Amino acid sequence: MSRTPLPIPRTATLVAAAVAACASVALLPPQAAPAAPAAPATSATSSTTPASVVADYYADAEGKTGAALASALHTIISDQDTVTYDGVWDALVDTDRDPNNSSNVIELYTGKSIAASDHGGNVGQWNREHVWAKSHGDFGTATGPGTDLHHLRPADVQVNSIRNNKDFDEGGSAVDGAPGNYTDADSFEPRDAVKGDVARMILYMDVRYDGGDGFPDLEVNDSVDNGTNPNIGKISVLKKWSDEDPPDAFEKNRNDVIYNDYQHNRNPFIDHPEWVDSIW
Ligand SMILES: [Ca+2]
Ligand SMILES: [Ca+2]
Ligand SMILES: [Ca+2]
Repeated sequence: MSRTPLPIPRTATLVAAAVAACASVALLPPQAAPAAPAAPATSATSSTTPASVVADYYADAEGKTGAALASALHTIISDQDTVTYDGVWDALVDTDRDPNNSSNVIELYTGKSIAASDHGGNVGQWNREHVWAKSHGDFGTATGPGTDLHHLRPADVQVNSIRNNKDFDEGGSAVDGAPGNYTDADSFEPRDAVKGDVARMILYMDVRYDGGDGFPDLEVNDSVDNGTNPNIGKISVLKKWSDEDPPDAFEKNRNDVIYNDYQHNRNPFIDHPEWVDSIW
């Protein structure tokens, strides 16, 4: 009874160290994880949708390239349900939920985890960012491109306002309150962890909206002065970003949530990043 239990302090130390290690890993937002090597280009697996289901979804695009591929994808992804602009609030809580805190969402540009309930128009809140700026084609917030979850993300109110309706390009000054983001008079550069996400959202919009449904034909180009034309640039930079930042678990999960629970269509460039170079 008087013997000192020597192993215990050491064990306790190891346990404490292990707990601390786990805790520090758990606190890292998914975007901060070291970039994994790019998966094989043919991989179409995702966290909740079986690969065979994804393969079936794209059956009519199989073997196609270039304009034929874009056309086939347009037909496939245009078969969808829609949400209202008011419904977007709740949908974004599902699509962009913080995997480490189910009460929170992750903001696109800041990468910050914020209470899902803290949304609105005030400083410090999150609101609904149209990554394809809605003034580019002036489609507003009517049900359609203005409510398409594939390009809508939670964003800090002030950072959303700084991004405004700028095209995407590299360069500029650091954005206040959003480390890693840069902007100048005519363009916005998101942080590295979401560069590919932004590119794939824009390219989805280009293929999905081709002038039907009473909405304009959205098209990417290589300019940064598109104004209210239904265009967004720069495609050369977006292609580079898609290569540099391949789809991660968070981006694949939101594609699945939109497919399974909301619109029942998918972003082809998350499932098949190699199709970016085939079409553009
Ligand atoms: Ca610029
Ligand atoms: Ca990413
Ligand atoms: Ca188009």
